Amino acid sequence: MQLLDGKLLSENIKSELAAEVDQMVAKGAKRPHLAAVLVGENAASQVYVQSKIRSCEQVGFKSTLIRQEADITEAELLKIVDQLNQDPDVDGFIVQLPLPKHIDEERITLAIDHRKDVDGFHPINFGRMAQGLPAFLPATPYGILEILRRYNIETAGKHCVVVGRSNIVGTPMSILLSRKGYPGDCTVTLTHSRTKDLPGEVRRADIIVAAIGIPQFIKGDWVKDGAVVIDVGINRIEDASRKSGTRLVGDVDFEAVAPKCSHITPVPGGVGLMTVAALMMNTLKACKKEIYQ
Ligand code: BQF
Repeated sequence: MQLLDGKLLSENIKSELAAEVDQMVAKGAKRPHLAAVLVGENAASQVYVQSKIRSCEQVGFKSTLIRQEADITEAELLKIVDQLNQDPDVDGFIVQLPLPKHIDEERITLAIDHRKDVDGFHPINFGRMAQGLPAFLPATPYGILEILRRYNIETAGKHCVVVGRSNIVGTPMSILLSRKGYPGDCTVTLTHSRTKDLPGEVRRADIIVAAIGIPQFIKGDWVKDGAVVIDVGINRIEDASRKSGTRLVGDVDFEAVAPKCSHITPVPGGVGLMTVAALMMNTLKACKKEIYQ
């Protein structure tokens, strides 16, 4: 079993980006600029945003953090989105999810200029991705494609089973892996909570993408010998043996699954770090106008 090392790959990607930014700036170009809007005090969201800002520093991007109280109105948040849309210095921006319940995430996502939508959540980017046109890819699927590419994992003709059908991970992943070319050309099964024989479907997989959001959901006897396992889950569970009293686990029962597979991503240190690296890749593309114009 080989670990798919998200820490190593994300550090490689960030050094490549840093070298490119240095070159651009030396030639007189503007530094890429990512802005992030963080609403409320959600502890996980604060950690995620901080790691994105830290990554910007590592690659030489300018970053701006806009913090707002949890009781901000939807109209006020839409105004901030519009200001970022209009700001010529901002190449791309994200509105950190989840948002408080009184704010409609879909309405906020729709308000983001698709040319600055470095999270790739706007329906224009989703539609372009689905049609194989240049688009901002959602960061987690983009990060997973980079794992497959950088470890030279064969995908053509493979049977990929995606577990979970979210708009952000499962659904776009199923589209990207069934597209023509590399990494792609898979035969994809998209499974979810209503799938009849989930263990039976997962057992047929050469490549498993677990994105259901249930800790240690994929069991050892669901995994075919030699399968490639991509674990998207970030779940905090109780662990009395840790001083924090908790630890992070994925959607895969790592102890039971790892001995059976050819490759597996760890949690932490796997897909999560690649998600942040992919956001940096999208921000550079936004600055260079690689997708639009
Ligand atoms: C790791 C996210 C659910 C909902 C909103 C590294 C991250 C996470 C884990 C990270 C995530 C998950 C992010 C690890 C960003 C991934 O080593 O395991 C990095 O920062 N992520 C987010 O911004 O919003 C989320 C998950």
